[in-house]
Amino acid sequence: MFYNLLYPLHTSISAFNVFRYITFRTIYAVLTAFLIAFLLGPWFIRKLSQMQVGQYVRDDGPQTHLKKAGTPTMGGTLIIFAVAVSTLLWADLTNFYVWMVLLVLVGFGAVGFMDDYLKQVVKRSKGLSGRGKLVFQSILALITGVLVVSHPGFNTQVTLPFFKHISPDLGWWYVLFAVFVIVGASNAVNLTDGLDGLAIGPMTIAAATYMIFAYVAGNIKVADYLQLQYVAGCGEVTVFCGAIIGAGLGFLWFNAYPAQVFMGDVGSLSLGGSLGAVAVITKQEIVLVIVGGLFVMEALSVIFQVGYFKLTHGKRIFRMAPLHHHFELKGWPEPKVIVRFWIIAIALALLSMSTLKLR
Ligand code: 57M
Repeated sequence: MFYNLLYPLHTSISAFNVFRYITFRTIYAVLTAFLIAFLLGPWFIRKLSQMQVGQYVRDDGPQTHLKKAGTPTMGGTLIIFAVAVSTLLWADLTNFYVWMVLLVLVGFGAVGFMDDYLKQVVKRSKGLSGRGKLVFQSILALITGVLVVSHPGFNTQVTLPFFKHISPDLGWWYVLFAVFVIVGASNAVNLTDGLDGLAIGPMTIAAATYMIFAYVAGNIKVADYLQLQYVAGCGEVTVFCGAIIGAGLGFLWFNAYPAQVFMGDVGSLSLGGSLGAVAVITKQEIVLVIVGGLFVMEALSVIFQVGYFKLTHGKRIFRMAPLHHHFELKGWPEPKVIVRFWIIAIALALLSMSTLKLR
């Protein structure tokens, strides 16, 4: 909004020229989102407690989790609010991709909100059915995929990390590919969200990585120099990624061990979906497997565990899936699992960034 309202005035007030720069606006998007989440956090947590939106904890999980029962959840609502307000203030509101990522953020947030609301407020313990969630997520991702692919200038080639000469063109199949990336990312982040700060830490790291990818892909000179696909207009998504970093850090303040609040499905589904949408828009789709490698590891641990469990009628590969429970049951204290998983996420983010050069 500032870009649209104030930048045009730079001809009379030259200081307003600064609003032209994506880098400047991104820094302020980080700070604005951080302050919103940080300052509203205590009030928001109190409201959630008053409304008795407290977490129900399953008794078949690690015993250390039983003491977490009643922790306020649905903190993701505050994350979405902070990201949306900050993006609306600092991004160019005539930019198509900005509206696409906001659509995914709010749309997937609404699906998660419904699930949490049924569980926490209506006290329907299972919330939305798994299939119900998947249908809503797929419809939203399909709409996003169709709109993005129809946007003039967006090409349907897939970028492969490390191989600059191989970029298969999927044509309209790209829409289904985009649905897979967005819905997959959303659910993988949701599965990871099972220890204090375990999802929001790596999410913030992934947003920082895509902040760089978005800037690079949206800048014709830098994209050309690095021989990356240039996506006209996707530079504005840098501001959105910055807002996720800020809101993520603000939320982590309260979600750090021992957590005063959980994000709920409203947070995990919307953040994961947004990350997938950013990967699609910046044309760094496959590299998401590395950037979000931790989320992928967690999701694969569930797939293998459930598959093996069914095939062998009750045998397990891990002590418990998702993977973080396995290490908890091996006796690692919760903060150790969390910080070690963050370390892995940082290493993977660095590895993914090396693909900008190693091509
Ligand atoms: C949600 N939700 C947390 C919180 C958070 C197929 C199956 C593997 C699915 C999986 C599942 O349901 N995963 C998705 C995981 C829950 O957190 C809430 O959910 C939101 C995210 N959607 O924001 O509102 C619990 O996680 C803990 N937590 C924290 N700190 C946080 O910041 O400590 C969350 C956020 C909270 C809290 O304890 O209550 C969850 O884990 O339920 N299912 C599972 O994860 C279950 N795994 C399982 O059944 N594994 C089986 C195989 C054969 C499928 C096995 O390995 O034997 C486990 N989950 C739990 N107990 N809680 C097992 C038992």
